[in-house]
This record gives sequence, structure tokens and C-alpha cells, in this order.
Amino acid sequence: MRHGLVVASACSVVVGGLAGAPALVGLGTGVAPASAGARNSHILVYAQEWSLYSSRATVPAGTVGVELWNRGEDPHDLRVRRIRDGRLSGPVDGAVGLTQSGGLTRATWRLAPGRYQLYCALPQHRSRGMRIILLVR
Ligand SMILES: [Cu+2]
Repeated sequence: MRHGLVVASACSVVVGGLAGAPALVGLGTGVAPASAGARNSHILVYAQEWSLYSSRATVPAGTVGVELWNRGEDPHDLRVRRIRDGRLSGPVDGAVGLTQSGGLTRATWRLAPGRYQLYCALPQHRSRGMRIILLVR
């Protein structure tokens, strides 16, 4: 399954010990990228009231496996949109669905090079600080 490859191939974040997190142990064993030129990457984003933290500030363009871990008390989600001229621009380029407190939700995004904002799309969450920059190169 493509998603499994993405999550396992370039993950440098230890998440196997998280309470309630799906076990990732063994997913990467013997699995090679689909093509030698493929550049898959992975980020883990922590959400809590009212901030986001990402395991990486920069990822290579292409397929990005994303995990949203909600360490807060309220539900949160995640969106990614380009920033042009200092403002959000164009459509939402990727999303992670609503994640309850303590939950971990995965998604796979395809991102072109550029400057992006990751943010929680729930009302007032972005304006309260749940937003960070992600550079794609
Ligand atoms: Cu939120």
C-alpha cells in the first residue's frame, strides 16, 4: 500500500511508543521505494491549545506522509495552503481530518516546492496561534 511505504520509508520520528498510536514497528522492513528517484518524506505534527509543532520545518517536494498527533484537550485538524506575498493563496493543498484528544491521524500529501502554512481549520484556532510555516524544496 502506497501510504504504508510513505510512512515507513523516511520516518525519523519515534512514534511507536505513543499511547493509542498505531504500531509502526515492522512497516519498513525490507520495503524499498517504488523508484530510485522517489523522494518520500514524513512529518509529525503535534497539536495543542493553541499551537502546532512540526518535526520538520522543511521537506522535499513530492509525497509527504503526515501524522497529526493531538496532545490537546479539544479536537483539532490540519490544513496546508501555499503562502504567496505573505498571505494564504489558492486552494487547500492537503488536509488531515478531525482528530480527537490523544488521537493520531495520518494523511498523504503531494506538495510542490514553495512556502506553505500548516494550520488548524477549526473556528478561531488558526488566529489563536495554531499555524506554522512549512518549506517545501
Ligand atoms: Cu484546532
